[in-house]
Amino acid sequence: MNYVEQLNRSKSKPYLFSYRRCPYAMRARMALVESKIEFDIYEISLRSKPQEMLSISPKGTVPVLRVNELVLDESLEIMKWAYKNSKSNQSNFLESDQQTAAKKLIEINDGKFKDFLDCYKYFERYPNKSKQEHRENCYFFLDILEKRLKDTLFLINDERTFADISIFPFIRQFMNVDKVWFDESDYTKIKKWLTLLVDSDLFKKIMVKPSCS
Ligand SMILES: N[C@@H](CCC(=O)N[C@@H](CS)C(=O)NCC(=O)O)C(=O)O
Repeated sequence: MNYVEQLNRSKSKPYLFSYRRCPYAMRARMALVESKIEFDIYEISLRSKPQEMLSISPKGTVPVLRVNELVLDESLEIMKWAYKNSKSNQSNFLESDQQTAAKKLIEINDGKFKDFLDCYKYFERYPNKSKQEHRENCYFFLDILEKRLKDTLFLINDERTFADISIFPFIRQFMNVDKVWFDESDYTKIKKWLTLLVDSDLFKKIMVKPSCS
């Protein structure tokens, strides 16, 4: 992973338009780094998106990965591409029922949970409910995760899989809305799981600040 200026970049290397704090971009960067894929990275400003990105992906969201003529502008597609083209000898094999469980969790995360999380994060913009009520709406998913983590270190088994990588950046956001509340909560398994992921070398690597910002 290498931060480069627009003009400086190598044309042949995969190139990721990214935003450091975006949870979707985090999961994409983690999958690429975990797969030992070399790529250049362009840290964008969400307020002033580069024309080079908009011209290949007009919807204007990050992450966007360009590999020669191929453009992937959905984080899960980028992850899939990274694991398919992995240069790591680490096995990502999951049984089909585990695959199904992982996909279901990600679907809930990216759908209903993400909507409730946004209301909790920006509770001042949604005064129809109190901050606590917005937080309570999120519990349904935390309860699912806490239950899954009852007997395993990670969501699918004792190894970190794409399910953990896809979901934890959003749970980290949930934690950061009210860290004191979270630390005192009964979500003990989730707290342990989150610590493992946040303290991992992989996460530290993808959160390095670009030198130009
Ligand atoms: N479904 C997309 C969602 C990506 C997304 O919404 N990214 C946010 C940043 S976290 C974004 O780029 N928003 C556009 C904006 O804020 O202008 C994906 O999985 O890649």
